[in-house]
Amino acid sequence: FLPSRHDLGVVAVGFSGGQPKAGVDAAPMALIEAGLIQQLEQDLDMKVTYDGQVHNYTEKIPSEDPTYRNMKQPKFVSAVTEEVSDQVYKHAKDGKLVLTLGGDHSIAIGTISGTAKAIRERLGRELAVIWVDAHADINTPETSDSGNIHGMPVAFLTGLATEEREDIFGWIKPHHRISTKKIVYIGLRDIDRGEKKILKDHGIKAFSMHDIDRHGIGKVMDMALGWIGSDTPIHLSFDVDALDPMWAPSTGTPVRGGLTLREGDFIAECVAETGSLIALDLVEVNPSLDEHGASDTVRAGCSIVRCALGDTLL
Ligand code: EXY
Ligand code: MN
Ligand code: MN
Ligand code: MN
Repeated sequence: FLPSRHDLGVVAVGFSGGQPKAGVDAAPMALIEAGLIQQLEQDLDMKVTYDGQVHNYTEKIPSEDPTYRNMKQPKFVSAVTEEVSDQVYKHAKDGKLVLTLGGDHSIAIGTISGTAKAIRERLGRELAVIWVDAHADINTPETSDSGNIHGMPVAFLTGLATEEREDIFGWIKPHHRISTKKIVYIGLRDIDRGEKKILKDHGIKAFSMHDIDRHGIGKVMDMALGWIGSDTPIHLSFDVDALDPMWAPSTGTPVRGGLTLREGDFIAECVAETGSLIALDLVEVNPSLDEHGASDTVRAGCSIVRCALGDTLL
């Protein structure tokens, strides 16, 4: 079922509308200018399909976009993620591995719905998601304190949040969704009260920083991959704020006490080793925050992508 390991589709999503801080939209360009695509072509011998542009989706800006059910900029985020879903779907349906460079984490509504649909059509299979993050991003519009949609993507992707209005995520249909049983979190350390209840009520598998301290990252990865089961297509959604701010300070919602640089790379390497990776997101790099740390953050992001695509495997 696997995409050819060397055939990669890249989508550059310069989008910041799922949260209030400007600059996260500049991440794809920063990652590309740091040489990421060249590294994938030259060092990893990949055939890269990339339209050469960072999409900013300005044509999708609605004339008015009032808060709806507590969601900020709901129409804009909905329209952009619907478009991203289609972009990712097209690559995945072609049998390509898909790399999406964000952008804030709301874009995962697009990326994961796109791969879920493609994998169902192409293989009749359900997708597993590994969500690496300091946060669970599983607030419903009702449980969210902030109203920022980058804190809600998993709720929409699992159907825990739904909305009839076609222009506000009503475009998300059953074939776009994933099961709460097929998602595994790694790196959690800042979870809202309502999110804790959701995780508990639905028996969602999560490895917090506490679990990593207790068992070590090696054992945690064995358990995480064991939960998913071998031979299941994997979408890895990697929020750079999973890393400790020591290594990745330039991000919108940093939380201390996170993964080391090596633990982050190790997670990506373990996913690469499965041979089951079908899509990868790298999100929440914001080069305009903590500018002195921006080059470190970008380097960390590039490293995670290379590791997930198999660079450091022997
Ligand atoms: N849980 C908080 C909220 O819902 O606003 C913080 C979410 C941060 C989300 C970052 C991207 O991972
Ligand atoms: Mn996130
Ligand atoms: Mn996060
Ligand atoms: Mn919090």
